[in-house]
Amino acid sequence: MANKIVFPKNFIWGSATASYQIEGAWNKHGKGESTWDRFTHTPGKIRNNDNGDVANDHYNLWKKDIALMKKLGLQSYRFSIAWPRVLPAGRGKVNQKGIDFYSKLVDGLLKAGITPFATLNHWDIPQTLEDEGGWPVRSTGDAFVEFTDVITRALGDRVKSWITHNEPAVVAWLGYELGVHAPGLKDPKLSLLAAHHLLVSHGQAVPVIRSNSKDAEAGITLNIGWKVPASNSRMDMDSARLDDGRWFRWFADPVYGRGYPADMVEYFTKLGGLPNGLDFVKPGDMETIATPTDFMGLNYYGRNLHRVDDPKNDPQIFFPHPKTPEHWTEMDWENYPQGLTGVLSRVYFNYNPLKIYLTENGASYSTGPDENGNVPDVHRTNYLRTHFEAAHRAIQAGVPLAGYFVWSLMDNFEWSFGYAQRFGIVWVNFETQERILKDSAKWYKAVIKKNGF
Ligand code: IFM
Repeated sequence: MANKIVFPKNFIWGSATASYQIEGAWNKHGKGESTWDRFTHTPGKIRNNDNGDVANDHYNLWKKDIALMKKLGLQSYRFSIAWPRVLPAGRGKVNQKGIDFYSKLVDGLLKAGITPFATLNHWDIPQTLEDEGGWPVRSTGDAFVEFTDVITRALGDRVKSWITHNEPAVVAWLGYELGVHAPGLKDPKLSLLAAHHLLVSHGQAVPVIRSNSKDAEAGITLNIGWKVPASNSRMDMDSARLDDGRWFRWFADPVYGRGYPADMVEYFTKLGGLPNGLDFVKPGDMETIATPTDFMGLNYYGRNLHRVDDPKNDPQIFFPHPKTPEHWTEMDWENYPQGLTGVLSRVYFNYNPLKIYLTENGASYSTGPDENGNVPDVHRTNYLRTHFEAAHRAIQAGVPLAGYFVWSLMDNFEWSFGYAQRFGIVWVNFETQERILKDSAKWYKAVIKKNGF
């Protein structure tokens, strides 16, 4: 039977992970302590007090993991580099063993015919820098540029796709305002400073990447949800707009040269986050943040319906999906593929990035092995199939979507949820480190092979 859905010829099929979520070896071979080591070692911060000390032991099992990727037919692998493995104190002395680890990983990938796609900051920054103030201080951004220089000099001859920061909104808001991610602070003023320094350091890092990695492409990855008011009441619409402003526009607007969005400046001022306005913006910062990039990375997981629970809100009825596993993943995130067509189109037609990579998309379901050793994760397969269709629709509408990275290659440490949430297309037994391809992975393999389904 002919494929119904065929992706463009050079479309890239990949999968993604992040250093702290899979590597383990948290204090091996000269690695410095990260903010996530410190946070997870503080009792009461993470569900079940889980931590990433061992995680998937990928630091030792990377060869087997590449073999798995090869078996799957992955064309590209998105991973992140643990900054404290490379610069244990955040700046200054380089840990050659850390560089060697990533260098061997990259060589192994290339040998297996898999294109490496590296993220520089997927959250596990050196604790020494946090002790000096972390992202709310500008010098952390300067250290990030030094780290970028060191690692792109070492790998830039072989890695040609680079992401500066993964989801800076999550770092700023969950780490410094809500306190549920490292470093666990709760101060809106600090979170806005953190957001700004993440953005400035992104813009500073891009030319460094380009000069050390010839012909490389560089971009940033932002998380985006499909924010929908549940009615046309003013309250619901404002709620959706502000949520989009906080999580997406606050980052995308400056990266695309529009400065910080005025409605959000007003909103953050009301929240007490900007007591002195935007006085932390130094001359030249906004131009730096807007340094042109080669692509926009987007992480999409679902829809966020906004219904403000207030007696003054219009009494409108709305119909969210029923709470069944095909509609809601175990993160309690809504499975809403149409939103993916929506966000891809919205981002392209609004911001005009040269191209877009979907750097993460996937679903958490805990389905484990059956008596025959298969993992029948049918809900995940459905989730992926419907999202692939949604991505395809966006491409047909003219969106330059160049690649798709399923989150995640393997079950792993899911931040504040510990090991309770499983996003992998590969099952991991965390006692034995056994890996099993789930049914979704087998299905994905066939999609990659046919470039469609
Ligand atoms: O596991 C995370 C990842 O590290 C960043 N994006 C969202 C994923 C699922 O929560």
